[in-house]
Amino acid sequence: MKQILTELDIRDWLTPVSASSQTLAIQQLENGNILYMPKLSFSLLNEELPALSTRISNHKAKNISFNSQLDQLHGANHVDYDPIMIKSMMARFAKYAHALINHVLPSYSKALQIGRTSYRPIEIHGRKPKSYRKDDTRLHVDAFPASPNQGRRILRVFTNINPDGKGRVWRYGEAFQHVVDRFLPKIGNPWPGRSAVLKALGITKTYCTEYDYIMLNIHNKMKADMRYQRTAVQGEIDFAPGNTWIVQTDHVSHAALSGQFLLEQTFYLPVEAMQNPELSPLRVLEAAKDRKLTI
Ligand SMILES: O=C(O)CCC(=O)C(=O)O
Ligand SMILES: [Fe+2]
Repeated sequence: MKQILTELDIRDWLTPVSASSQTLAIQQLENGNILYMPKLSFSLLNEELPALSTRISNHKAKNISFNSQLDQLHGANHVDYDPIMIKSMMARFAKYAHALINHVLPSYSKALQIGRTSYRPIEIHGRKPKSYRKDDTRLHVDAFPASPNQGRRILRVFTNINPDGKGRVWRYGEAFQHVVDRFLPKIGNPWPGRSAVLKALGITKTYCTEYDYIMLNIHNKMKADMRYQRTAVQGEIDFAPGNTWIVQTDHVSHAALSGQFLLEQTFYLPVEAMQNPELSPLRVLEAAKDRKLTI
């Protein structure tokens, strides 16, 4: 199996990156690699250290999520924790992650859209998800039922901030083209009007396009197929505390097996802003179907 990590020697969130690293980074990322920065850590401030506890979660959601643009926090224990402290920690991470993308992938900057910041204080191993579709310990590519992407790429920055030396253990699977070859033939067409009905019922926030329908079906079918989970070509990575990594999670097949205390920032990118749009899930699916998809 090919080497999936592309290591970048970046030690600081705010320092510009050499042109040669930028050239390597965009090419490797768009080809399905994970940009791996083993020495890029995120240190909590003294007043933020209480955040390193499971009690910070309200235990209803698996993650604490923060919309830095609307200043909205969800999933936190507001009774025992000061939301201002949690927000300021997460806003700082959001700012650093954005600066990192601007430095590493400068040609994305203008088109980049900022998504949610998430903080994951709960141990993954042994957690009981409500349904297999929410079980991120199974290999999948990202697609979210309530938030259609309409073709845009999902670009995520992750940092393990575990204070006890515990790694974030991921599994990664086969290349997106193989995932498509295997699962696309099993996916039928959406019924006419489905997109408008889901939107009207409030099930999706925006229109779930044909692209979203296919991506969500691929995500669900991958997770549902236990034989595939066992037998697909896969490898394991242990991201140590103090590691940061950047992934396009809509085409890198991944699963998180264990780990606790992770920060993550999501960005969205229109396909046209890529250096090589042909490598996007949208164009790969269109090539497989031999026609345009509605996005
Ligand atoms: O929490 C993690 O380590 C990764 C989970 C996952 O599948 C994701 O964030 O897309
Ligand atoms: Fe995922």
